[in-house]
Amino acid sequence: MNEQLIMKRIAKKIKTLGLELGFNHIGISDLNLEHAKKPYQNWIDSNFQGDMSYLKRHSDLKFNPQKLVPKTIRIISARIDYFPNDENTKLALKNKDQAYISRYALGRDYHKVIRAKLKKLSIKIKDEITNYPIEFRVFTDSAPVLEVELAEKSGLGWRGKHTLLINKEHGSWFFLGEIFINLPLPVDKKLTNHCGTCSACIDICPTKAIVAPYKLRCKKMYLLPNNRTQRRYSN
Ligand code: B12
Repeated sequence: MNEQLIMKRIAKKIKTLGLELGFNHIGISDLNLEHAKKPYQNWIDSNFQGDMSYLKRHSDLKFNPQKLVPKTIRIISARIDYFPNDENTKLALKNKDQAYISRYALGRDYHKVIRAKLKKLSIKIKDEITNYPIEFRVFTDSAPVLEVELAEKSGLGWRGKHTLLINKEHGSWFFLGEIFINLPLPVDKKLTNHCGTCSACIDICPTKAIVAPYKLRCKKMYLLPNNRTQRRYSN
């Protein structure tokens, strides 16, 4: 069997193992992030990062994943949904006497959950392919990694106007995590953007932080005694 065919089979196996471990979608991309450099820099130049000065750092590592993890050839992106699509949640949102807790903050800390699952998946991949010196590192929201860009490249969804990754079936209520790996796996296809003229996320944003499609301006918010918010611009 030639290498291409072997890698195709391994990719299929990785996706099956990922779903078995509780991920909702697994995709694979190469490392080219050249297209994202300019919009990212424009965002920083506009000072839209607010107090998150860490976003200005390590751009060399962000745009060159091989500098972050040498020998990386592919990035496996994983999606895990956090929207509890059950009746209790919907009822709670309608009940004015109950407090709202952001859906993403319910449950165990997603950093721990996803990292543990990604490590399990990586070990399973290693066990599966014994004749290849596999090296990997896992990340979720913990390093200079352009997670949304990579997941978009790997076919997990498209970039919504609210800047998150979104897909037809599950919206954008999910977390992302990655495995940097030294296997020459076949890459997945990017999806087409289906936002069209829709501006629902921009219209509903309570802080009006989405100042233009794909542009989020971060700033501090203060809650006033009458529950109104007051913005403090950082620039
Ligand atoms: C910093 C950060 C935040 C900041 C800033 C958010 C932001 N959008 O940048 C704050 C604290 C506000 C935040 C909030 C949230 N976050 Co957050 N956050 C991050 C983090 C750590 C870095 C994101 C980043 O680099 N931002 C900087 C900007 C410049 O990068 P960018 O959005 O990729 O910029 C691109 C686009 O703007 C685009 N672009 C710019 N201009 C234009 C113009 C056009 C025409 C086009 C097409 C594109 C385009 O190009 C840029 C370059 O790639 C990532 C984890 C990671 N390492 O990636 C999680 C991450 C993005 N966050 C996540 C989540 C879940 C959230 C929240 C939903 C949590 C919550 N419930 O409150 C909210 C959503 C708010 C929102 N609408 O973004 C998830 C998103 C998953 C998904 N579905 O996409 C991530 C990936 C974490 C994870 N591992 O799951 N977050």
